[in-house]
Formats: sequence, structure tokens, C-alpha cells
Amino acid sequence: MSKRITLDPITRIEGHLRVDVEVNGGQVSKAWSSAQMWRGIEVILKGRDPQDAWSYAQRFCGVCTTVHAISSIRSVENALNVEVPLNAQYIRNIMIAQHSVQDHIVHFYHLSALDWVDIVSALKADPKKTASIAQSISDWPGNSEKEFKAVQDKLKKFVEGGQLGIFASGYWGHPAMKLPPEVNLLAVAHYLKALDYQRKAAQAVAILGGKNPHIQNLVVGGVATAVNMDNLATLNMERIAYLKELMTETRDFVQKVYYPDLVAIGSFYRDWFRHGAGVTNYLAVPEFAEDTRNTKFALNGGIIYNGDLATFKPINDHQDQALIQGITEGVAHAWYEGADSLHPWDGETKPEYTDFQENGKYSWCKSPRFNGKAMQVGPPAQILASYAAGNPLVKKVVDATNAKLGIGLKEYHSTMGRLVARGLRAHVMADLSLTYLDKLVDNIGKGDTAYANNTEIPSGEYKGVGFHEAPRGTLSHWMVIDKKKIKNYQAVVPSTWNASPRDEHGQPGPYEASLVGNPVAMADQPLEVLRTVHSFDPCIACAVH
Ligand code: NFC
Repeated sequence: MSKRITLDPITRIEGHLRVDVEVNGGQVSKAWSSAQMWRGIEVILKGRDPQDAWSYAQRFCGVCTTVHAISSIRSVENALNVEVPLNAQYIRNIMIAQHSVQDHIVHFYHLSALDWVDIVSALKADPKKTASIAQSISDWPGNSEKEFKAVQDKLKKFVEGGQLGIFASGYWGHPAMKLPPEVNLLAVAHYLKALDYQRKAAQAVAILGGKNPHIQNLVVGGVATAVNMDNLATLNMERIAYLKELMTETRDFVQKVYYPDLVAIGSFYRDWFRHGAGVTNYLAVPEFAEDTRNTKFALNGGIIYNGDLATFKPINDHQDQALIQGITEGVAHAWYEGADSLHPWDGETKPEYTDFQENGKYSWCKSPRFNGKAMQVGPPAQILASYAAGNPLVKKVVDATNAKLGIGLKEYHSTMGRLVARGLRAHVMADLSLTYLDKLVDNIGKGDTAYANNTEIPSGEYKGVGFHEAPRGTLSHWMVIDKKKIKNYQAVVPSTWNASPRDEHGQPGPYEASLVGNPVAMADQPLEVLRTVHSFDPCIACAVH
């Protein structure tokens, strides 16, 4: 007999996600992903000045605000064929990379670790043994017995006081929890430390962006960050030195704490490299623009079908016509008028709520497709595309990690594979942040102090798309400009791709497909469902906007 479980809301994500699963014989046989909230910012954007769009579009989300600013401004620059000076590209790149570092630290420790780490078991750990495990996998100076003992004492006080606070209501003692007490203590201690380091990365974005969340320093054609290095400039040597210090500290945290923790946890949960594959068609766009026209990038994009790297087709730039023409969004099972799939420049957002109909409309999330196919976006897509393209930065960390974990590329099509790919992305981003700071200083040193190409909006009709590879995957903002105003605005967001409901042909979206076959040991504590859903790092505010 099958049993139906409804998880609503899924917590430790952003936004309102409901997931329903049918469980048969200890395994999920069918799943539905339902976004439960709509706000209508695409509609609010119509009729406004295209130069202001990026500021509104940041309100799609409370987490990945920066990425919407970048995609939005790129959509205007693409429509009007505007070049972006190198200094502005480097400043944008540093903000993008630091935003990703912050986002991935938060995902690993604060949003997903507690699916794998049993907080209560950490009470039984020997702090001395924890310190020796930690020191055997990393030379990070914070890994001392004293530190681990202090965390354990703090945890004891919580438990004895009957108040687990942020750790309340977890599935502690669940049979699917496999870490020994010492590794649980290690992870809890780093969970708390990670709060400090994610803040440092957020601070780096704020120094450049003027504010974070919701950066303030973009203009169509560049940035509003004066870079002439005199005392009146927004960016002077003192701020550059402080940025370097912050970004070096977060790099060390990512590479000496997050990464070894990920490898340690991954090696205790090898079976999770076999669950949760779902949709293994991947899409990623190239990112980290290194020229003024968005044609040269540090990380690669491309398409992979059925998890087979032999099918890899590169996407080399943000003007790729096959990419631009191939994207559609459908509403057959989403709470909008109509049933057709439309290209985003012709896209419509007309809400029509029907309640949850499992064979009808059941989500506010639309169904993006590429040439009619469901695609998984996110860190595995970017890592696999860059690997397939032979990118040396990515190849080096992937090969080293695969050797440590005893895995190959096919293990990336899994729940644990998504966590590993995200950690590798953070590893690469932490280095790239410092690379772009050096490039910025060099470029200014050569006498280039340009930071924006002033742009007027002309009166004709223009269409543009701004692509960006965000922490959760490929993001695109699509704008139609007419008579100096926004005529249409559609965003096709990473979590829209991954959280999508079935399309008009009945193809499930990546969350839904990845849950099928997932084990569920105890129906009243569906921890394993959370593991797979959290591995995508859902952001439903973004997905529906
Ligand atoms: Ni919100 Fe975003 C979602 C990201 O998918 N990354 O582009 C948007 O949020 O975190």
C-alpha cells in the first residue's frame, strides 16, 4: 500500500515550498513540487524605466539579490549593445564570486548539514579525538581540543535547559544518520564558525556594492564605483586592502574547513552518491566576464544530455543564439492562465489559482524547458560543463576530490554529488575573488580608470537577455523595451528550472524526478526526502518571484 507524505513548508530554504511524495515499499514512487507563494514583480516591472529595473529585480529574492541585479542590468546592456569597461567587469566579478562563497557556506552548514549531522550525538564525542580528526584533515588553526570542548559544553547547556534553539525539531537519532559522535561535534563546531565567515563574504560584497543585500553600485554600462584611487574615490587603497584581508580569510575557511568537512561527510555517506540523480540533462552558462562584451569567460557553460559528457555542447558566450532561441516556459501545471509554453520575450504572467490539483495545476512555479527538455541547473552543471571543456581551474579540484572520495564523474548525478559540486564551486570562487581583485588593481595601475559607459535609453523597440550563472544555476532576465519603457519582463530563474512542476508533456522537473527511488526509512520522519530536496538549495522566492 502506498503512503502519501506532504512536507509543507520545507524549512531551511528560502521561500515557501511544499513537496508531496508517494512512498511504496520504503521508496518514493512519485513526487510533486509545489511553490506556494506568488508576488508578481515581473508585472510590477512593466511600464518602468529600464535603467531602474535592476533595483526592482533584486527584490525577487532576499538571498541572491546581487545575481538579479547583474542579470537585469545585463539584459539592458544586451538589448542596447552596450560595452562594460574592464574595471566594472572585475568589480562585478568580485561581487558575484563573494556572493557565491557566502551562499555556498550558508547552504552547506546552515541549510543542509543538519540532514547529515546529528547534533545530539555530538554530546557523546570525545573533544580530544575530534581535534585529532580535524587536525588530520586540515591545518586550519581553529581546530583545537579547547575549541571543540567549548562548543560541546555550550550544546550541553542548550540540551539540559530543554532549549535546542536553532537546533530544535531536527530528526536526531534517525537511523539514516551515520556520522560518529566526534565527526558530528566537528561539524557542529564549524556550523557555528561558518556564521562568522559567511558574514565576512557578505561584507566584501557590501564594501563594493555599498549595501548588501541589495547592492547599490550598478549603472547600465558599468558600475558607479569610482576607481581613480584618490581619497574621494569610492574604492581606494585602504578599502582594497580590507577586501583582500576579508577575502583571504573566507578563502582559507572554504578551503581548510568547508572543503575537508565536505570530503569527510561525503565519505561516510557513499550510498548517497547513488540516490537522487533525477534529470541528468544539464545547462550552465559561462561566467566571470573577462572582456568588455561578455564573450570571454573564466568558467564554461554548455549543455549535457543524459549525464553523458560525450554529448557536451559548449555555450561560449551570452549571445549564443541556440541558447537564446531554445528556452521556453510552460504553465500547463502552474497557476497561470493558459497551457502553452512561450519564449520568455513573449512570456506572460497572468495568475489563476485553482488549489492543489495533483493531475492539474499545482504550483506557482512555471516549467522552463530547453528545446522541450527538462534541464538540471546548478553547481553540478557548471562543474561538469567546465570539466568537459577542459577548464584547468575546475579540472584540478575535481580530479583531486574524486581521488579523495574514490568517485568518478557519474557520481555527480546524485544527492551527494550536488553537495560536492557546490563545495568545489565555492573552492574555485574563493580563489577567483582574489584573482579579480589583483586584475582590478593591475588594470587601474596601467592607467585605465573607466568604470561606466554612460547610456541613454533610445526610443525604439529593443529586446535583450541578461544571462548569469548564479549560485543555484543558470539565471536569465528577458526584457522588451518600447518607447523608453519596459514592455515585457520575464525572469527564468535557477530554482524555476529545478523546482518546476510537470510540463504539458508530463515531464517532471528536477526536484520531482530526483525524489523517485529515494529511500524513506520512517514515513513520519522523512529525513531522506529533505536530503535530496535540500541538495538543490531551493529558493522559492526566486523561483516564482
Ligand atoms: Ni533566491 Fe536565486 C535562485 C540563486 O534560484 N542562486 O537567481 C536566483 O536564490 O537564492
